[in-house]
Amino acid sequence: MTAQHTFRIAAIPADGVGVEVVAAGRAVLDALAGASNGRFSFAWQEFPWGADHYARHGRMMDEDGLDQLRDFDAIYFGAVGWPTVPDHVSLWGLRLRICQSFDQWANVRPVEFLPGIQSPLRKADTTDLSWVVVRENSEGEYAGFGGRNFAGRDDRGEVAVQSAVFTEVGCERIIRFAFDLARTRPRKKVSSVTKSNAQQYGMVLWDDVFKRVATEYPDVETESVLVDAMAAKFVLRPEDLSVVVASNLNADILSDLGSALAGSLGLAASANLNPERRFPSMFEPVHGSAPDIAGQGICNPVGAIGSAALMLEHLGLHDEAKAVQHAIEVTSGKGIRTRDVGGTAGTEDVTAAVIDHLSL
Ligand code: GGG
Repeated sequence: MTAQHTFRIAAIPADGVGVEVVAAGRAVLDALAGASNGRFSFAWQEFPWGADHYARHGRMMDEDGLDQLRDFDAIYFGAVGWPTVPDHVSLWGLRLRICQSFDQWANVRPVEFLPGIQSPLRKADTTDLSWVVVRENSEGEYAGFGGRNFAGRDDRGEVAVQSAVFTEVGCERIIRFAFDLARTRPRKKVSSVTKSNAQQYGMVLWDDVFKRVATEYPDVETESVLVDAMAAKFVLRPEDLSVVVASNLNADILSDLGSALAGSLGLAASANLNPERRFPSMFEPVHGSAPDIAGQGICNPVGAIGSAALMLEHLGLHDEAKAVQHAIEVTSGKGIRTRDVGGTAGTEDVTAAVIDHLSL
C-alpha cells in the first residue's frame, strides 16, 4: 500500500437493521483510519437502495446501479428485505443481483465462538471451536431457472419448476477455494456437503469433482457428508469441523445453524468474494433486516463489524483486521453485549466499546 492510500467503499445499508449495523461498521473503520496517522482513509459513498427505493422507483437499485458500483474497492452491505416488498423480489433485486453480476462466487462465513457468550451447545467451553462455511454463491439452487403456471398432468393445480444448476467449473472453483482455505487453518480438513443420494445429477457431479480435486491436496483431510447428517454434526461433533463447503442453499442453511450455535445470528460475518478481483467483493453480516427490532437501537452490530474486519483483510490491512477481531472478543468478554446474546447494551454501546478496545 502506498502512503496515504484512500480506499473507495460503496455502502449499501438497505433495509431495517441494515441501516444501524452499517453505521456501526463505518464508525469502527473510520476510527481505525483516524488512528492510522494518515496511512489510509476511507472514501465512502452511500447508496440509498432497498425497499424505500422500490416504493419510489419500482426497483430495489438504480437500473445502472452495477455500473455505479463497478470501480469501488469494496462494497459494504447491510441487509435486504422488508414487509412491503415480496422477499424474492427484494433479494433478487439487490443482494443477489450484485453477488451474481459481480461473480462473487465464494461466500465465506466463519463460525466464531466469542468469549462470554452462551452457546446452546452442551459444552463447558466453546471458545476453542471455530469453523468456516464456504458457500457456493453463483449457481446451484440459486441459479434462478424455472417458472410457474406449467400445466399439471393431473389435478394438482398450478405447477412450478425450480431448477438447480451445477457446472463443473462452478463446483471445481469453490471446492478448490475450500481446499486452499483449509491449508491456512490449524486443522487442514474439508468437509464437502451434498444431498447426492436424492439429488442424483448436480450433486453427484459435485461429489465427483470433490473426489478429483482432493487428490491434489493429499495434505488435507476430507470427508463427504449428506446435509442432514452435517446438520446433526454441527450440534453433536462441532470440534471435528474446519472448512465446510456446500452448495448455495445448503450452505446458507448450515451457516445460520452455525451462527445460532455460536450464540446468535447477529454475530455472524461474511464475505462475498470475487477471488479474481475483476469486480468488487461485498462484505455483509449474515443476518437479514430484522423488521421486528429495526430502528430501536438494540440490534447486534458484531456481525457487521466482523464483516468490516473481513473487508480489511481483503484490502490488505491485515493488522487492522486482527485489531477489530480482537476488540470484538474483548468487548464480548467484558459483558458488553446486546440482548440477543444475553446483555443489556444497545447497538451504539457495543460499537463504542469495540472502538475503545482497538489496539494497534
Ligand atoms: N445481510 C444478508 C441479507 O440481507 N440476507 C437477506 C436474505 O434474505 N438472504 C437470503 C439469501 O441470500 O440466501
